[in-house]
Amino acid sequence: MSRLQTVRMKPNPAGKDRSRYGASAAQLAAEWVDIKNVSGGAVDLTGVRLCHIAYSNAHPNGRWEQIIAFTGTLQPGQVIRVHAGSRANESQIRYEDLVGADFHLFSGRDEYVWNNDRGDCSSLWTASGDQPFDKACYASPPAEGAILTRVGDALVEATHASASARR
Ligand SMILES: [Ca+2]
Repeated sequence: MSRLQTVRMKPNPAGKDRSRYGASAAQLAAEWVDIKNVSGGAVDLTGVRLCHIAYSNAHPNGRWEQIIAFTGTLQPGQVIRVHAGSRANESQIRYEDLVGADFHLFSGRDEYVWNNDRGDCSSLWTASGDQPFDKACYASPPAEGAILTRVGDALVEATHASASARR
């Protein structure tokens, strides 16, 4: 098990996620993923990269695209939340998008990150790795406004999490 894991995600915030244009800072910040240090020791984040699957005309089958690269150290149990969009004042971010994380980082691009019309995977890579050391995926379409939680290697709605965990 990786010491650093994707544990939670809100890939399809309620409201304006359909348009890639004209979203407010609060709307963009409402799309996020949580990365947690699930180990008992500090984790050096130097060189660790967060990626998702991007589809384009040039890459119709999808390819890994970097969202952000981390620096610094994450203490045991601490959570980094990576929001879509440029850095916003915390006053611009809704309460439910602030709680539950120790640090708030931003993709730096004024567009949504996580796919709605296709599934997607949050993956974590070392600087030199050619495979992710952690990967968690969801199916399309993610329910609007739902916060997905990690069960095995999947990100699922909380109402489904207990059923999946029993399998
Ligand atoms: Ca989305």
